[in-house]
Amino acid sequence: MERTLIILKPDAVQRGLIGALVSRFEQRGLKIVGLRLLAVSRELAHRHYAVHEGKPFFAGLIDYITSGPVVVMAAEGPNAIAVVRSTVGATRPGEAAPGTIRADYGLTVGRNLVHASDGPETAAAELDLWFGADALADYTRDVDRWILE
Ligand code: IDP
Ligand code: MG
Repeated sequence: MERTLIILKPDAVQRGLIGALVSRFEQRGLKIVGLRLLAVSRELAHRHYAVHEGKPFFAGLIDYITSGPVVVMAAEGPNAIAVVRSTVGATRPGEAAPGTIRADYGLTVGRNLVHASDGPETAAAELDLWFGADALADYTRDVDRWILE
């Protein structure tokens, strides 16, 4: 089992896509173990995107992620990190595979709707950054015997 962080970025919230996008992950069978809507401070944005500091798009990226509230979600499942990345699609929506969120809802890299952790270390760090150590919910779902073999 893995846990990973998903952020529905400000464009997703403004466009009224919270429900549709949460549904994508629920329908895939992932278990939501954390969910919050919050305004993002520039300090939190800098910490989250520290790896991109110095890149030409960094200032625009900080403006984008702080431009309105976001929905942050922790999702759990087998290979959840890779499963979520594949559901989200390629960074540039124009290159994303049809059926992925970024292809189905997006056109440009600067408005690509969703963030998803890209590996075990970043997932752990990002879950800690956005939710803290103890805030995620441990629970069982009866339906899991119909989703997980
Ligand atoms: P990812 O979100 O698919 O992991 P990263 O390369 O980690 O992609 O980039 C983080 C975010 O920075 C992207 O989701 C996108 O919002 C933004 N970004 C990446 N490259 C560009 C660019 O060339 N122009 C504008 N924004 C970019
Ligand atoms: Mg990334």
